[in-house]
Amino acid sequence: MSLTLAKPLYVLNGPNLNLLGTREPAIYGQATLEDVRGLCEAAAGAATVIFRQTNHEGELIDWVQEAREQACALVLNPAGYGHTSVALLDALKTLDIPVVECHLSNPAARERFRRTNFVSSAAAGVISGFGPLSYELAVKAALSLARERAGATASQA
Ligand code: CA2
Repeated sequence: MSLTLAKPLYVLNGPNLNLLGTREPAIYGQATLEDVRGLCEAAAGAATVIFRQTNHEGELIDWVQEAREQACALVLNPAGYGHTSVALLDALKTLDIPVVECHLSNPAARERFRRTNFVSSAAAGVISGFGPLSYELAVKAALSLARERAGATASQA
C-alpha cells in the first residue's frame, strides 16, 4: 500500500540545465528539461511534482527555503552551484525533509574541479551518471523516504 503524501515533491534544477537537449549531447544527452519534467511526473505516479529551473543562485536558495515548509522531499540537481555554493549548502542544512542530490553525468568521472561538492553532505543520497534515469531514480528514492517518514509520524500519533 502506498501512503498518500500531503505535500508535493520539489524537483529543483540549477544553472544552464535549461539548455538540456540543445548543447553538449555527448555529456548530457538529447532529452530536454521538459522531457525530464515528464519523466519525473511519471516516476512520481499520484504524487504531485513541483519542477523548476533557475540560473540564479539566490532564486535557487529561495526555493530551497520554500521547500522547507511546502515540500515532502526535495530532488536537487544543483548543477555548477554544487561545486561552488556554501550558501546553497547552508540553505539545505536547514531542511528537515529528505534531500536527494541528482546529476545527469557522473561528476566524479569528469574534470577534477567537479570533485569538489558543497551539497552532498546535506543529502540523504546522491544519484549520478544515468542521464534522465538519474532523475527517475532520485524521484523514487525521495518519495520512498518521504513515505517512510509520513508512516513513522502516523504510527506515532
Ligand atoms: O551532470 C549534471 O547533472 C551536472 O549537475 C550538470 C552541471 C555540471 O556543472 C555538474 O558538474 C554536473 C552542468 C549543467 C549544464 O547543463 C548543460 C546542459 C546542456 C548544455 C550545456 C550545459
